[in-house]
This record gives sequence, structure tokens and C-alpha cells, in this order.
Amino acid sequence: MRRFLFILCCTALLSAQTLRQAGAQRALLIGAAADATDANPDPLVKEPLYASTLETQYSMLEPENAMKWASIHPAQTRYNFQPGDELVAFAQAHQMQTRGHNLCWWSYNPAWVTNLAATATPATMASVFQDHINTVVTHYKGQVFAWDVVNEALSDSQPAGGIALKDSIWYNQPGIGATGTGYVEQAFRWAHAADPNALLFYNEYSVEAPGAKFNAMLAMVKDFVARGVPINGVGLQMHIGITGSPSSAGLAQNIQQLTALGLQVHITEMDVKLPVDSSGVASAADLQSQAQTYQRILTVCLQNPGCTAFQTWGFTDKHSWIPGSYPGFGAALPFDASYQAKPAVASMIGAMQTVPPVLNAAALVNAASYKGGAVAPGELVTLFQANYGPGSLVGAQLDSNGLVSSNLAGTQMFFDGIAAPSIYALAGQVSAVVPYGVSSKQQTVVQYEYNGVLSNTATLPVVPSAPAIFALDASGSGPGIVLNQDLSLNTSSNPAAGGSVIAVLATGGGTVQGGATDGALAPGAGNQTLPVTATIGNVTETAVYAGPAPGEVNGVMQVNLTVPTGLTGAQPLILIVGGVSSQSGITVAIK
Ligand code: 9MR
Repeated sequence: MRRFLFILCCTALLSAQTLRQAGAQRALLIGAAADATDANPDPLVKEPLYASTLETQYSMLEPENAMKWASIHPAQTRYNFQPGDELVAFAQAHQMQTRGHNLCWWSYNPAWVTNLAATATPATMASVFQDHINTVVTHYKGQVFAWDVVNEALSDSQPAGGIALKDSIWYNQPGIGATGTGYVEQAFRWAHAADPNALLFYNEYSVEAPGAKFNAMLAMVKDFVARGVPINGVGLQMHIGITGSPSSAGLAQNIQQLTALGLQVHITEMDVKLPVDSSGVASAADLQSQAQTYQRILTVCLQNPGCTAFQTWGFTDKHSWIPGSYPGFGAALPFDASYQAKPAVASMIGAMQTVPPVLNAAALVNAASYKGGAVAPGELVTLFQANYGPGSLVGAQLDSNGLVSSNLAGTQMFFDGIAAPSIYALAGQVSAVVPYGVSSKQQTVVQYEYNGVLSNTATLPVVPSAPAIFALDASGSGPGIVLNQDLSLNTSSNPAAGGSVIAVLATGGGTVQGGATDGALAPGAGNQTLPVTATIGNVTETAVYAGPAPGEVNGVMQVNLTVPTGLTGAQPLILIVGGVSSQSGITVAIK
């Protein structure tokens, strides 16, 4: 009986989700460093539990060694792509992302290149460096979504206000002929040239807590961002223990200073080493502390949406660098040496299921123009960065009253407590219609919810109108969603004739005369309360009709306009509702 109760208790408490599934609901990549044929024996092939744990629990992998210089470029004229290719193929077969590591490091360079450095000129080193970056990034173009371009360039001790770099063959022994952080910059520029779509990261250790080394790194990347060096993010390695690990507040402060520059942050190499006995076993108490440490660091990442990936340096204690480098320590990863989940796994899943989603007021924008700052009644809005929601896209649904449902797969957006009709939902991006009830207000309190977990609130001003025309490619500009008089879509190859009537689809027109029900599909009649005019080219037009778009959810506005004669080609199209203009950059095609 007691045993039965125990099972009941713990089955109910344990999450049915994997790390990967929980991460998908947070728009967060959950990664692990992985080995293939570069390790002997190849765990990916030789150990079924290695492969199955990796693909069920993780949405991202990073070759722990296979893409490093010494592995991938063992001789000057020979590249060995096989182990890296094996990992990329595994990732692709399991819909995982591959994170590349690394293109430049002071350590783990092959003998041929360190030997060369002893006598070569900087010009020769630069040419070898460029060839390597270009060859490796080109080989994995479109397959590696993010690269650690430069790893660990900074010295451990830093001069006040300055940036000290570690000695390396790429910097000063003899280096590639660039001064200061110039070699780091050059690596980013060459990587970007080889794959302009890859995200490029600077990766570093001992920069998780505030301090001189973090300040030096911040100064370096701030300078890069200011001068347009192609850098997209910073990797915080996070090799820590259960004591002396960075405080939550300090880590949050560092992440915020990086994301304020427009950079992403990835936690790239987390492990939490524990003292172990001669069999590699840690105490139960330490395993609990370790679980709390994983949970605490992951929580800070979830609280800061610019933290977009959370990766551990391996995933099973069977394959970890810790015992070899720290004698007497080990058991650092979320799964034990038999691939059983340690307490850390449940604590990480628990964080992902319970940490409130973040509502960033600046990330609530018009669904057609992506302009933010204020909302209008009936406006279709999109909330980005709401980092808790369905792992895959869910489209609008009608409720039993025939209204567009305000609870879509567990997501809800509230304006002064009124649930907004939901257009679509996906972790990190949800869209809804601002309830008409805000029209009498100066401002509205917005809140987001997923599976019963509420976000913080944000207060936004309410304006009578915030017009915006939907773009055909949903980019906010370019050809608008416009129907020609025969109801065919207006495009450059199907332009409208002068004198014909077109229908423009937009939102943010404000209230409708006689009122409109939140979430109802429009019957095809009614007029906007505010006056609607337009310009096509430089010609001002009055609206033939301006009101709800028939069959669409209330909030989508249709404006019928007569096409002026004498204009041809893609002409600028602007709607003016209550004196407020829609975004610039939308066009209509005229013949
Ligand atoms: O875990 C890696 C180990 O297997 C390698 O022998 C070693 C040298 O290539 O690199 C280890 O990974 C390091 C990573 O590449 C950079 N940050 C520190 C990691 C642990 O040393």
C-alpha cells in the first residue's frame, strides 16, 4: 500500500515532458555537446542510449571536439569533416539544430599550425586563418545555424578599463597582423562572408558573474556592435560547481547588458561538477544542490528572453571532461553514467513549466506594421518574446458561440482582464485582437497567460486608431494585401486598372459605428467610426467603403478605393484613419 502511494505521488509529480518538449514551449533551444567518431568508440553509433537520449531530450547539439582545428584540419592540406558531418546528419535526422564550435581558439590547434606559427609571418598566418574559416563555414553553410567564431580570447586578469587578450598564435605569436581585438573582428568578418545567414557568437568562460573579465568582454562586443562587425551573440560557458556559482542577480545583469546591445545570449557549456567517490558517485545531497543550481541558472535564462539557448557540456556523466580535468570531481551532467535522469532533469523541466512568461511592452506591436507603443480598439496585435506557449504554431479556432476563441491551446492575452480573441499562438509569438472595451480608456493593462501561468503586466496607452495595411509577405512593407475589382489578388503581374475599385485589408481602424462584438466574424456591413481617406501615389482618395472585412474577424478593416487614372507600376498606398497614417512602404500595383 505504501509502495503504491509512493508511485502515485511521484508519477503525478514527475513531468511527462522531456527537456526538449519543455524547451519548445519556451522558444528555447535545449542543447548538449556531443561526440561522434572523433571519440573512440563512437557513442553516437555504439551506444543506443546515447543517441536516443540525445534526440529525445535535446533540440540542439554541438560537436564537443569534432569541429575544432585539431580535429577538422589535421594537416595543412587536409580537412577531416567526417565526424562533424556525422553529428550534423544526426541533428538533421532528428529535427535538431547544430551549433558549431569553434573556428578560433588559443588551445587545441594541430601541430602543423603551431609549428608553422613558430616561423611564419603574420601574413602567412592570416592566409591560413582565412582559408580555414572560409573552408569550414562554407562546408557547413546552411547546416550550422550558429558558430562560436572565437573561443576564449580574453585574459583571466584584466587591467581596469582595458581589454587584455590571451597569448595565441592568432593574436600575437605571431598573430595575423591585426592589433588588439582586430584578430577577433577579422574572424567574424571572414565567417560572415562565408555564410551570411549563420549567427556568429563570441564564446567565453568566467564571464557569468559581474567582474573585470565580463567588463572587458562587454567593451569588446559593444565596440563590435557599434562598428557593424557581424556579431549576433555571446556564449556564456558556465562551467561551475555547487559553491561559488554566479548569483542569479549578477548573471541576469550580465545577460541584460549583452541583450541591450541587440545580442543574443546562449548558455553554451554548462556543467555543475560535484565531489565524487572512487566510483564516480556523488552524494544524494549534492545531487539535490546540483539540481537547484541547474534550475536557478535556467530560470535566469527564462526570465531574460534574449537568452535563446541553454546547453550543457555533454549530457551523460559517462562522457564528460570533468573527471579527467578535475580529479575527485565528476557527476556534472543531467544524466548519470547509465543514462538515467538525475534530479537536475526534473528541476530543469520544472523551471520551464513554472517560470512566468515574460511580457515586454515594447514587443507588443501591430500585426500588420510591427509598430508598437500604443494599441487601438480592434487592432490585431502580435506579441513577440512571450516565451511560454505551444511548441508549434496553432491557428485561430471558433468557440461554441461561433466567436474566435480567446483561449488558444492554453494561451490567452488579456487587456484590463478582458480575454482577447486569439489569431494564432506559438511560443515566442502570439497574435490577438485588442478588445473593443479598451476604447473608453486612456491606457490598458496587458497580461499574457499560458497553461495557467500568468506573465507580468505591462501598461500601454490606448489610441483611437493605429492603422496599418497587411503586407502580402507579412513583412510589414512591400506589396499590400489588396483585392482587385474581380476579387483577384493585386500583384505586379495582376495590376489594377485606373478607375477600378480595389479593396485594401488593414487593421487598427478603431471602433465601428454601432459597435462590434469581440471575436465575431464580420457580416460585411458597418462603417468605421473615424473618417477614412487614403493616398495612392500622390492622389488623395475618399473611401468608397471603410468598415469590417466580410468573413474576417472583427478588427480586420476593409477599405475600398477607386484607383486613380494616370498612374502605373507599384504605387505607394497609405490609409489615413482619424488623421493617423498607416505605415509607409506599402504598395499597390496599377496598370
Ligand atoms: O570537453 C572538451 C574536451 O573533450 C577536449 O579534450 C578539450 C580540448 O579540445 O576541450 C573540451 O571542451 C572545452 C571547450 O571546447 C571550450 N571551453 C572549455 C571546454 C572544457 O575544457
